[in-house]
Amino acid sequence: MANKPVKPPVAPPQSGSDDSVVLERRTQRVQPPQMYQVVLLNDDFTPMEFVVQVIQEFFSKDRETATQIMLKIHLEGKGVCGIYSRDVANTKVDQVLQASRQAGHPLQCASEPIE
Ligand code: TYC
Repeated sequence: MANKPVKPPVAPPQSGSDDSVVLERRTQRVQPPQMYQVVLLNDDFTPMEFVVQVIQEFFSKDRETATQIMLKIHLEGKGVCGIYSRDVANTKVDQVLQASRQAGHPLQCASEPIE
């Protein structure tokens, strides 16, 4: 969604020595919310197929994209699965960790602020 300028109320009139009036109007812009990338970390034990399924299920990727992300993690140690607002990112982390522990795998997942 685009950032709409918010106009603050106009300052009360200031009387100068010549009775002139100064009206001040400054445009305020709200900052976009901090976003978070959810990353998976490599380990030596979690099966590749499980990681692909996790990326498909919790990050809504198709099988080919999920496989590419998994291989990147496997080769480079870490990979970004998605970018979200803070609460959604934390929920993704919780969901991945719960599913992994339930399946008996040590897969690690974390949320990191970006920019
Ligand atoms: N390295 C794991 C293996 O060889 C696969 C793996 C990939 C594990 C990505 C975790 O986030 C991960 N079975």
